[in-house]
Amino acid sequence: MKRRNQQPKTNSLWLLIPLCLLLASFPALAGTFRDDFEDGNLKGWLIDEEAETIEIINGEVVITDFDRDIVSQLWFNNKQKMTNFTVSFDGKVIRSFDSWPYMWLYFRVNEVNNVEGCGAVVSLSPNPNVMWCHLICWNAGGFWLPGVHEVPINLTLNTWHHVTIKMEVVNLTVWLNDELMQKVDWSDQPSLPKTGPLGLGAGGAEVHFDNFVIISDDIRPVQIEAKLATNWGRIKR
Ligand SMILES: [Ca+2]
Ligand SMILES: [Ca+2]
Repeated sequence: MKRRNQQPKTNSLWLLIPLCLLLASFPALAGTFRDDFEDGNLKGWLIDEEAETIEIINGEVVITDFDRDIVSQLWFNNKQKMTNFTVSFDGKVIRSFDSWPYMWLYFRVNEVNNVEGCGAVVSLSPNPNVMWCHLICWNAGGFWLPGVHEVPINLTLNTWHHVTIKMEVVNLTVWLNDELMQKVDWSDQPSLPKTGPLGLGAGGAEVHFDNFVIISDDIRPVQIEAKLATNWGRIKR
């Protein structure tokens, strides 16, 4: 009598488990909004009421901010709240009006009322060539900076730099010209807002921005259509 094959049958359910894990890891619901500003309009953006000069020139956003005490801010999509996201853009500081000129991405902004709030910031300055990742909290008494992380960078005036910023729950990652610059864990920062609007800004400088891309679960499909006709330019270097 032939010996029976004792090999157990493969249960096909076991094959489904890694497949489900794989699918769950894809941000299937994440939408993407891109703007290369070649259409000359700021549809999908909101110029902050305290901004100095923000305009589109030759397919680039130009923010000119003489007094960095109040940064000139361009808010994404009418200050829509964004929780987790990956943002990338090209930015260059053309000229400075201050000893510390910078471009920045301001996000998770939580204005509790007219005088109180907190928000997270990545600011990049060609002078003193430093990148700051910090929280700004403020009230009637002024502002303070908890959760500060700082890394030296090489940011050159009048040169395009490609910036990528990822925010996932309490973890921030920043790349400059596709090189990993900083990983920040703000799990020890109770003042970090869970969500809030984000925007591009300039302080004490003329800063140009281009090729903005944001990927987030908070982007709805209707927003993707806003600039479907846009013809994407190459990433600047
Ligand atoms: Ca452009
Ligand atoms: Ca200003």
